[in-house]
This record gives sequence, structure tokens and C-alpha cells, in this order.
Amino acid sequence: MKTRIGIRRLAAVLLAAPLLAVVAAAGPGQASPDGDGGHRDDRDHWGIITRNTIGSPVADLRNGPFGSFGVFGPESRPPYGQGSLGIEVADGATALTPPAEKVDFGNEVDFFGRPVSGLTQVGFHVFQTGENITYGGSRNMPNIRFEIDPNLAALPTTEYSTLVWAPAAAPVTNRWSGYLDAATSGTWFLTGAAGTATNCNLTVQCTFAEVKARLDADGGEPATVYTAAVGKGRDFMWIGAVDGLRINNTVYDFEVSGVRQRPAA
Ligand SMILES: [Ca+2]
Ligand SMILES: [Ca+2]
Repeated sequence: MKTRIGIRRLAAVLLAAPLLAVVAAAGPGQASPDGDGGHRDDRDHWGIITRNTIGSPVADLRNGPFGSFGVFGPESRPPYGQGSLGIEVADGATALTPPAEKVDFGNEVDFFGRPVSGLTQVGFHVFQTGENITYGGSRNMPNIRFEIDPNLAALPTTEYSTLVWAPAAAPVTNRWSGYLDAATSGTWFLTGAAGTATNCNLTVQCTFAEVKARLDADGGEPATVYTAAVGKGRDFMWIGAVDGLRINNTVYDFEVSGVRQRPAA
């Protein structure tokens, strides 16, 4: 026991030197040694999905946000730990059409191949601001996005769509929301040909139960997941934060040190 404590103290001294800490964190495949609850492998699979990111938006594992000023109690701090995923996207920021930025912070490894029908619990907590509502209305909110293979019999060559959750308006602003349950609130849609075929698309959106049922109504190969992400764009400027992304029985706790997995309560 004495030896173990001694090593910890030595490690603390070494890590107090910023340069050493940077070197230690920079090695490929190495976990940051700042304590992440023992889920280093899982944490390493989360980050910006480069293919889906447009412009130079921010999706940053940050401290807080705490507040806003004058707010106290649970709404004034991230629902898990002391950090969150900060997201910042601008609207008129690129020479593309539309010019808005887009970001997806997600995981291209751990959900790959799972059936969409196996997604039963999805949701997150959000820090929404009054400014964001000014920019794009009360439903100007970040999304949960699953890239999927829809495997629709009617579309044998369509092997890609994005299953998107558009949350309802946040119940509170300038503070942390409670859990926003994507399985029972907001609306879902599919991008591309799968959205047209299932009639769950940007124009006509569906409930979670509806979109899952329509994806697999054709039988045969079930729809499967490629990736899972929290993202924003391309539509309105949005600056806020998300924490406690739930997928089934796991809560993904966004922290400066990485993404911790917690069992859902
Ligand atoms: Ca957190
Ligand atoms: Ca099918």
C-alpha cells in the first residue's frame, strides 16, 4: 500500500509539469493519465467525425458551463461530472451552399453493426441559451445523429442514411435542462432516399417508434448502425453544450479528460 501511494505521488509530481503532461497525452492510442474511471479504450473512440464536419466549428470537451450567473442548484452545473461537450457552429461561415457550419462529435467504432431496432433509450441534457433561440427559434437545438445502413428492400443500392433526432424546444434556457428523452419527445427523420421511402424525412418527421418500425417494415436485412454522434448543423448559429448522452443503458459523460461511461440510472 505504501508503495502504491508513493507511485501516485510521483505520478502527480510528474504530471504537474505541463510539458510532460502534453507528451504523455500525445502518443498514438495512449490515454490521458488523469483518471477516467477505467474506460480508456471506450473513451478513445469519441471525437469529431471529420467526414461530417464543415467549416471550423467547435466541439470541445470543456469545463462547465456553470451558471448562467444567478442560477444555483443542479441546473447551474453539468448533470454529470463537471464538464460537457461545448458546441459552437456559425451560420454564414463558408462559401458552400448552405454556408452554415456543421459538426458531429461521435463514435465510429463502438456502435458499428448494431441493429437500429436495438436502440431503445436515447437522449441528452442540453445547455440552451436565449441567444440561440434568437438565432433560429426555440427548436434551434443540437441533434443526435446515427449514420445507418437502412437496408430497405425497395432501395437495394442505398446503403447510407442519417437517422436524426430534432429535439423539441428546451424547457429552460441559460441553464442546464433535465434529461430530454429522444424516445418520447421531439421528432426523427432520415436523410436521402431512405427518408423519402419511409416518409420520415425533413418535411414529414416521425416519432422514434415510427421511424424504427418503418425502417424494418420490409423485413429482410434489418437497418444497422454505422456511427453515433451529437452534432449541429447545417442551419442556424448555435453556441451551447450537451452532457449525459444516453444510448440504451449507458450514459456518456462528457468531461475535459474524455468521455466516461456510466450505467444509466
Ligand atoms: Ca459531464
Ligand atoms: Ca430491411
